[in-house]
Amino acid sequence: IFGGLKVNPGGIPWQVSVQVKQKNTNQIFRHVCGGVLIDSCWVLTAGHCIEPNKDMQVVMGGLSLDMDETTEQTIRVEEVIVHENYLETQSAVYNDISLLRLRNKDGVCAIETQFVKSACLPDAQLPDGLECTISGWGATEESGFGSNHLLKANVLLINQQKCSDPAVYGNILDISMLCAGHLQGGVDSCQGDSGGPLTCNQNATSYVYGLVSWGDQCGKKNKPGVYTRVVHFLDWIRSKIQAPSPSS
Ligand code: 4AZ
Repeated sequence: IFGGLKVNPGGIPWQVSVQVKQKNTNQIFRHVCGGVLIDSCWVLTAGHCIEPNKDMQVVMGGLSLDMDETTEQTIRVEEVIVHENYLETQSAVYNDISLLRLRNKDGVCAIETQFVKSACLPDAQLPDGLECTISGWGATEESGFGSNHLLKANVLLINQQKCSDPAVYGNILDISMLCAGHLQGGVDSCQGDSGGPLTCNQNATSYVYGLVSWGDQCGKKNKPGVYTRVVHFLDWIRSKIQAPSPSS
């Protein structure tokens, strides 16, 4: 996160760290992406976060990537579902969404606490200019590497036509994407934040309106962050979550 602030304990309880097991190790996992808890057993993340055939886990309820915190819950990923029309081209990433099904013990996966809580799925388009929140352990203006502490920043929803202006992203955007940020630059998501939440509050409820997806570098003037438009994928998400799991 560029231009961010440290998150306090319990501040973004739906934020997860999506982690992949390091090759040739037994139990060493590294952070690859953010993700969003949307149900006890389901995490939304970006399609481009998935490395095929790798063991994955999610860590929820923590703020620091390099310390074990008593508030954390770590759960293995049982199943990965990448969108059937996920497509990465040289200019953009389309349908950049995937679902992670978590391992359960007697039907329970994540346990709701002050530090671990699902975000709601949005049920409507939200207005341009609305202030929303992004978060993650990705690169900052000080460090090309990620941040060890979870950071957050406020961004504004940007009109799709304005974001498709030739001076911004031109004609490469589609309806699976939305832009958010500050056109003057400085505040943005960045590498390592991918898959994590853009949440917007309505009536004191937080809705996951976007997933960090891509952008032309980070924090640059006229190059806002591009997010997966979660409302566009509601039927897809519901169909996958309601479908019987492979083992049952
Ligand atoms: C990335 O490389 C990336 N400024 C993520 C988000 C943004 C740019 C790049 C948005 O994963």
